[in-house]
Amino acid sequence: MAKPKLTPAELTKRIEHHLQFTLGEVADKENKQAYWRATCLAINEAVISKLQTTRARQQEKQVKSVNYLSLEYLMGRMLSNNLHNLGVFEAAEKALKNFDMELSDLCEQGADLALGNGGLGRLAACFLDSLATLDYAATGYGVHYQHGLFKQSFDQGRQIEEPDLWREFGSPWEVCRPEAAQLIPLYGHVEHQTQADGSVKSIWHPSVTFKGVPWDVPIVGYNSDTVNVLRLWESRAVDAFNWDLFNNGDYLQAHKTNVQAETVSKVLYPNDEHDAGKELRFIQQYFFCACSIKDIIARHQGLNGVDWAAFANDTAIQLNDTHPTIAIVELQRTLIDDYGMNWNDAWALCRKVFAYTNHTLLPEALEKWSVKLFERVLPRHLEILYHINEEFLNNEVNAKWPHDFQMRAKLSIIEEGAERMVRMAHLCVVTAHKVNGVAEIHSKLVKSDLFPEFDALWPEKLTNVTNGITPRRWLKACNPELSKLISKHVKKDWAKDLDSLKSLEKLADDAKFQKEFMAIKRNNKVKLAEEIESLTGVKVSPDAIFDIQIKRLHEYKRQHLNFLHILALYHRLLENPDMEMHPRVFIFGAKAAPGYHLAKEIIFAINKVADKVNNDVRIKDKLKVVFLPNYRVSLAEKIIPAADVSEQISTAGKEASGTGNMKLALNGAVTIGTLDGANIEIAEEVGDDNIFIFGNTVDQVKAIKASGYNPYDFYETNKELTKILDWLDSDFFTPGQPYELSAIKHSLLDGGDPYLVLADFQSYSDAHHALDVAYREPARWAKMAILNTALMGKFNSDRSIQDYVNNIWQLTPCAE
Ligand code: NBG
Repeated sequence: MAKPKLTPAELTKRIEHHLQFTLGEVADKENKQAYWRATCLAINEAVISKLQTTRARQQEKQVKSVNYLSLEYLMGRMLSNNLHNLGVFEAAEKALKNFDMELSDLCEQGADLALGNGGLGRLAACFLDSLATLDYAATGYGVHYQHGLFKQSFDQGRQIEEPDLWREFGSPWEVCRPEAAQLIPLYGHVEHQTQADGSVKSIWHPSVTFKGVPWDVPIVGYNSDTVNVLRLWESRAVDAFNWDLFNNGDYLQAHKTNVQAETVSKVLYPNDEHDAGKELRFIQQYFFCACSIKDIIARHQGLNGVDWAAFANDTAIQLNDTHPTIAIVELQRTLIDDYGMNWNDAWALCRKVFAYTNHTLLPEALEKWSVKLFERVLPRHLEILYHINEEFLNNEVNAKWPHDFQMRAKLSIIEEGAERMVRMAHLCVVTAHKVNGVAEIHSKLVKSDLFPEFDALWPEKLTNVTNGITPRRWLKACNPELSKLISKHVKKDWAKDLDSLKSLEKLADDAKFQKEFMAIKRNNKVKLAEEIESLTGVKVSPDAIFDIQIKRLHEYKRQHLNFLHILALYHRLLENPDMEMHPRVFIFGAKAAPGYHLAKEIIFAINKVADKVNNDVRIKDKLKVVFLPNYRVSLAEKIIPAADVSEQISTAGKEASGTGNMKLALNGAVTIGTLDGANIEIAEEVGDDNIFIFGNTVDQVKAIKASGYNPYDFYETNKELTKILDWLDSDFFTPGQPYELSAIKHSLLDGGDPYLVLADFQSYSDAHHALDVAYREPARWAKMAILNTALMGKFNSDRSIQDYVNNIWQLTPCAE
């Protein structure tokens, strides 16, 4: 059990010490950065010492550990979370009062660690929190990007991107470990040497070598004995610079290799669910995988080398999507080329340790790399890959479907075509002992639609682990008032045992509890209203319904469906300003990939309509629309506690799971959503009365597509749709500039409406009407909100991790 020794007095002393001696500051109240930094440093001592005891214990007990390989970690800010997890949040609050400082103010000082794009990266962060909380030995491996996800602002409604400078002045949460640096070779050629016994040995002669330097971010478990590590690799040149060139006066040239090397970990690719096929991205993937594999092996290095039998038993490697797939080939190559293991033993080991999580069915996100690129950058790996494929096709595929060449072509890791490509997902499925999807429906579709032949070949391999979120960050830390109310009624440590919130169910009809619960919601809305005004200048009433859609911008997530409905409401209000409707504020937060044209047009259109609607006195403040700039974890923490309505409106079959849906519901928002991803499981938990489901189901979507979907049918027959889509061609929202918003209409009509926005419009609009009616019955709404909070226990990421442990990793906890 954690024994926090950090009393307010002790913390005060440490903060003072760091202010004076580490930062060399005189106590200056204006310098909040310095106080923030000193507070981080003050608790870091406890964190690091716990990290050391954790490591010693894990080594001594020799427990199996999981290595989570992910190109993305969306950690957000760390201070408040670390304080909560250490159990010293209140002590720190008191300590800072001694300096006349508010802890909540200081928590705002830190930069977000935005080393990810969206759900996939945030899931990795929640999983690290749960692994440490449950006392499992785990290491996260990733890239130490100099720049995380870009900063977003709007210029006349259009998205502007600027680099993210999260560690411009260093970050107190990371420790550099130069002693654990790794050398990573690339490019070059392979020499084939015939051996005395007639066999042929491949020797790789790389032409470039980069250095990987690890930065460790400690991951503090909540009320547990464990501090694990997130190890992020930074790329550097092997030599600082070329002295000869420098002496000859060619200063720029002398730095060339540095620039090349440093480029590798320079920036996170800002694409969510889209594979751009860029060489640098491929190198990023290889770089961090190769560093991590070397590091994992190094941790098993004993006096007599590596005990490979123990390695195979004690190591699990989880591939977070296909981004780290090259780790498979790298391990196989290392075992054979560097440790002299024979092919079959090496391959058996790989199959034992690797498992793969699929996070998407979208074809544009399923990674493929050209064989040519592979050959140029990693020639030895391509050879190995061919061999893996050959054995798979000749043995396993041929045994099940003898001489079936169509099947071979379909399952092959190599896709034949004008340009030959390596299918990374196939390599994952062929190797991994388990492959999981991230929600029931998604895992079902992975089996039936994405990999049916693999499922036939290995019926036990494909499985499901429904995603989850950490209740520490997403309730305890971000919604302190609600947390206090819960703690008054739930005696268990609910932040560890989220199922215990179920006991609130009996209070859902209790008038007093409803009043308290909704008063907290209103307070949170007041705070968000202030934030909205400071970010956008728009005043919104906390008495309106706060209707929230926060997630990456993507056509499949259908922000434009929400947008069309807003246009419809606006149109209805203009025709009848006295229309019965509770005032509503639609709040968006979303970044669009810089190269995703239509996504950016959608942002622009929402901003333009917001301008018009927010300033139209005719509609009597019944409708407001705001698009909050620079959506990120720390902004989500402010929006989510204030949400009344959670928009989860993807086309059925497209959103693998979603995790924002879980966070919002946990904080008492009621979902309006399609039967997609984890929405289905949320609906099962809260019951049909406490969620607004609309739209075509997965099967209906398939049927509509199969029968030839024509969006014009909806445009022409639904008169409201005709009006609002034609509105976009006018200059009503963009005076003097007609057609400025036409891109959306164009994509929905001539573009074929690939995500069935028009087909789902009426049902969405009807669901919104039902929602409005429900909100106007306060007791009914309060009950729904409370039940959403009470019934989210399943979506604790601790449960997800326990599922991984039971079905895939087979770990045992390693507590004191
Ligand atoms: C995303 C899915 C989400 C899911 C997260 C986490 C990718 C490739 N996939 O629905 O779109 O919640 O992964 O599993 O980013």
